[in-house]
Amino acid sequence: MLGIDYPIFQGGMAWVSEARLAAAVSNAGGLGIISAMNADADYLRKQIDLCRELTDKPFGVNIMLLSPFVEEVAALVAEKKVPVVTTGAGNAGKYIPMWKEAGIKVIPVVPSVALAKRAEAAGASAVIAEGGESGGHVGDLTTITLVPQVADAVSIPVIAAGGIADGRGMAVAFLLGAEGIQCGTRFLSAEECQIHENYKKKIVAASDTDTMVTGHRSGHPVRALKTPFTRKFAKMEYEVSQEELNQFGSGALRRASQEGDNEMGCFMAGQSAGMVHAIQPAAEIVRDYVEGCIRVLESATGHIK
Ligand code: TUI
Repeated sequence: MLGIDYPIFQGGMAWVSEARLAAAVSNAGGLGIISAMNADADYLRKQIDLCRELTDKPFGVNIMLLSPFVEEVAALVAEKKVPVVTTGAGNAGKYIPMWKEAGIKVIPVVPSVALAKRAEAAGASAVIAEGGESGGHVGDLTTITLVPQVADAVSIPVIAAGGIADGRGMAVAFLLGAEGIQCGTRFLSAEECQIHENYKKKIVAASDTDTMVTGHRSGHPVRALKTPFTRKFAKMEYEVSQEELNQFGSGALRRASQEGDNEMGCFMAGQSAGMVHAIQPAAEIVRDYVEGCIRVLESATGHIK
């Protein structure tokens, strides 16, 4: 469907997924994805052009539907006819006809069966079922419960996301009914990923219990590494007004990814951070998923003989 060698998407992460990472993943045979994040169409136009300079393989753009520039970036991806658009944090329905008209494969991220069905009815080509193990804006369900329920509910392909950081997780995704995977946290440690080195070091050093979710009260729960910022945010969210909290949180992701601010940065990451052990080229990461997946699938029947 997408013209890629391996069904491995690199998640479109705000302040992380820019053209050089996306191109490296696409050149390695996966699907690199540029994040449109909260930026305007000028920023995204340059990113798409740069990605096209660096690869002739298919790539995607992720549109975060809460972005203040959503209308202009939605129009731009249609104008640029990017091969794939993924969406997050909202209902992509109103944009899908325009994108399909431009020949774009539209693949919304969904955290529930109801939203997966709605995406299919609106004309999506596939859905990414993302469990709450993931980093960033999270839903309630786990990947292991969400993926089979979405696979049963829709007839378009399902891509599994959330907690998949190596070939074992990839194999599980297939066994649960998915046809591909999307990974964010593991690609934070890619050499081509342009984030501050402190961010990469924190991911490589993280253990299983080093992430937490804040933002439940506002209705936008976000998973990130535990830092002085996230602990303070967690305390403040039940003590101050939403406005004061927004002010406190504003810029925290940029402070993490650009400045490497260990105190006041919001280092979004999934629970799989504890499974990321090295900074590697993106192509090595893609190869590790593929080889690990084949290895475990070949040995899996041993447990039930
Ligand atoms: O979108 C993500 N992950 C993200 S977005 C983001 S930026 C952000 N920062 C602070 C607050 C909110 C966003 C950081 N990480 N993942 C995909 C995802 N989409 N997870 C959950 C959803 C989702 C939620 C609601 C998809 C659709 C949806 O529909 C609600 C509706 O009302 O239609």
